Amino acid sequence: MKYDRRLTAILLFMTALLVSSLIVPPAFAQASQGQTLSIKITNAFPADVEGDGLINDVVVMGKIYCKPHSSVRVYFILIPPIGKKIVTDAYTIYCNGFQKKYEIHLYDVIKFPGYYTIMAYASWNNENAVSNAFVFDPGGGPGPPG
Ligand SMILES: [Ca+2]
Repeated sequence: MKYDRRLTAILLFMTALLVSSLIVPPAFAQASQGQTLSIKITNAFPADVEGDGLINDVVVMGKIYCKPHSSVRVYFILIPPIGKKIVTDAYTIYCNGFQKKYEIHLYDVIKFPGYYTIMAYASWNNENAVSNAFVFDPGGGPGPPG
């Protein structure tokens, strides 16, 4: 099936890794007891990233709280309203400060109306972190996720 081939050809890459701050926010200071790694998703929305005329890609934005000069391994899981969950490849984000913004593009992953859930997983030096589950609806589709 055409979609299956496209699914296996999912590409993702990072863009616009933004400058991290050396200032530790209070929320991180509270959450960091014994843990130096956490990750969150601040936004996820459909887009036509590669310009093929189909709004079937997803832009994911978020932030990693990390130890300065650490290389954090990150992957994402996207749960569509219908069908199998999509697990992205893992890749490395370098933290030069205590936090790092990221932006990820998932190509050709929106195929059905309804609610999509995306989560991020991070690991570094035997520490693991799971983000919030971010839910979005690409088309104003009907009803709750099923
Ligand atoms: Ca597209």
